[in-house]
Amino acid sequence: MSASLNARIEEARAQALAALSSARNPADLEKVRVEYLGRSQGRLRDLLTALKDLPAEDRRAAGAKINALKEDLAGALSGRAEQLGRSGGSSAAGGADLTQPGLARQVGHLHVISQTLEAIKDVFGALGFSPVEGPEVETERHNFDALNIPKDHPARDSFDTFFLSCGLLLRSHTSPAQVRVMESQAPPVRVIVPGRVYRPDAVDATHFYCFHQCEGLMVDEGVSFSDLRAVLTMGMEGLLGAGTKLRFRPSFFPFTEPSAEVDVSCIFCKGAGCKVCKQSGWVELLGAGLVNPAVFEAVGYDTERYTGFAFGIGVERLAMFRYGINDIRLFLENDVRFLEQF
Ligand code: FA5
Repeated sequence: MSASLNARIEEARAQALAALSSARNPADLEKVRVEYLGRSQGRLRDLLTALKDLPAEDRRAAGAKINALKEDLAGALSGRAEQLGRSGGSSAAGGADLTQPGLARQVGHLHVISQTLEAIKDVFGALGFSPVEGPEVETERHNFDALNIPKDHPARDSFDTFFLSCGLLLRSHTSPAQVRVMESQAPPVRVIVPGRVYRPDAVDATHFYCFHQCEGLMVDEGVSFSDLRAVLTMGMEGLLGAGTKLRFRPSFFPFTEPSAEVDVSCIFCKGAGCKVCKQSGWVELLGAGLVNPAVFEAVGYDTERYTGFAFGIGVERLAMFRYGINDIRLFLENDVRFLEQF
């Protein structure tokens, strides 16, 4: 074999392998492929063309050598491509290719109900109400009796719940926590109790069997209905925006007297009437009232000295109203397309 053709073959091998090892991306690899293995102008094609100038007896061995080089380079090319694919391609030895777009990291955030609970805590916290927790598994005394809902009284139906075999039950409202707080401390009291509650309610667009409430309780000397009105008005303005109006409709809860259902003016139509408020201009969000002296008696508070108010906000209903959500079931479906909007 001609010494010079042999040298050219070895030189091509060394240069191609060096070019491959410094290739950093698919474009670099393609350049090497075209330069060495390209059909029309590749260096291996030139070597093959040069075969014709060799004496006939040398051609066979030289041709085999060029073909071996071609196979070696093809193997080295795909090996390097695989290597670059694994490392994601890089612009500097071992480093990241800073010219490539970054990979977005999926970051979670608080569920819209947790965000609403946080907002409630912030707003009422600013009004001097400290958050406390009550147990979700309760006694009949705390959920009913001490709240002036005696056995067999029809009011039990509104707060019916899931009873456990051990005589305990799942609390059907956050009001039992009022009793626990008053049992454990003397007045003055100013607390809110956010938490989960349970009821055997049929599920529809506005009802679920497991939902959240936030109780509020203030007890001191001289607490009146106007304090309740002022606190709720400031609270709802904080949660729904300045100018939000409240409407108190007489109602009945065994643990408050007088009692009221509290409606807020619709934040979408400003009271003019729309789909969200069912054309009424108002949306019912909570129950409230002055603490019934019967509850004070059950916890041992002096009914001559102290008065107080309590309220219970439906947190899902508040969130639905705040964000214009029309179905409570969406909160629990865990569909990220819904959740990532908030
Ligand atoms: C109560 O649960 C009383 N404990 C509230 C209260 C506290 C009154 C303190 C007076 C003093 P009510 O059953 O109305 O009241 O429920 C309060 C709120 O919870 C309702 O206004 C509504 O927003 C929400 N709610 C009630 N049932 C459901 C349900 N099945 N699914 C979702 N939200 C509900």
